[in-house]
Amino acid sequence: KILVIGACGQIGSELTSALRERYGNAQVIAGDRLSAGSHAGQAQPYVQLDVLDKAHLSQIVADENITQIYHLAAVLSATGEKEPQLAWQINMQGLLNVLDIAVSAGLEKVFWPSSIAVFGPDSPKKNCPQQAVTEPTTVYGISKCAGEYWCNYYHQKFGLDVRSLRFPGLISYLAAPGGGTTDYAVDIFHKAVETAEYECYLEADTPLPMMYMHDAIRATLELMDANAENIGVRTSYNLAGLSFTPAEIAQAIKKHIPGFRISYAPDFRQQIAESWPGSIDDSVARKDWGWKPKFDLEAMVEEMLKGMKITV
Ligand code: VAH
Repeated sequence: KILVIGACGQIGSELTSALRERYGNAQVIAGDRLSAGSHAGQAQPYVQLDVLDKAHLSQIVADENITQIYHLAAVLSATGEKEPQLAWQINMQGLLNVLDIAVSAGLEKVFWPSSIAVFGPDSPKKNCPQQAVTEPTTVYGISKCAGEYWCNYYHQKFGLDVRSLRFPGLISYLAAPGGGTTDYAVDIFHKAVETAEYECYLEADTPLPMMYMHDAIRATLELMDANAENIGVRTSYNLAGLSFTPAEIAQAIKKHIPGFRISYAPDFRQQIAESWPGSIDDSVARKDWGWKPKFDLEAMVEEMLKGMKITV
């Protein structure tokens, strides 16, 4: 059976649905810190859990005969700068608890998301390669960078089949993002539909690596399906979908909502965004396990607006 930790989050909620579609509801246990019944859209089986409560997590794995864990619970970049200690605790100790339990319970596989946030101001800005300077300047990025080395360590030392992807900013109309710097790319759609105007907290010409959630979920399932011997990267794979600036996505939305207006009022997240590459080279993922994104800017905008019931 599969346990999804962070099943109520932006990735977790859609990943849980995709896994249930493939393996059946009963085979996929959704886990999150919210109390059972209070979480939107998370059908049973559901278990309330805290990634810092290792004993309880271990008990769930034993009681539910878990053989795989998708560990998505984390504090993201913007919130992490407001709560650095919490972010470090949840992101780091949470991962270490999962890795330890996976080894002692002899789990088949573990998935853990890293992020392009592992890169920093000195990383290449364009088509940042798999092997590049990773000097993150956010607590979130530091925790993801350290987490990658821990995953690699558990694979080398204990043979744990833990696999990881450096997700770009993820865009979906189903699940709200929580506390990320890239969340503007989701908020802009809701504001465009609701009020036809949006005040963006990033500068107009700030490029960021992004991906439509459908591609991110497919990448996760394809990575987890790949033969272990094809997985040459045990820290975390660069993964690219598309890159755009706030001005570019606003222009693409205006094609469908002509009256849409964007304004700019950069806040502390501008500095975080500027520390990250504008685009990512994912040629190693393409070579090792055949990755290929499907959604470009136009296709993503159309899917998002259709999903929000706007005729495109
Ligand atoms: C964030 N959405 O903004 C996350 C992501 C690449 C960014 O890790 O923090």
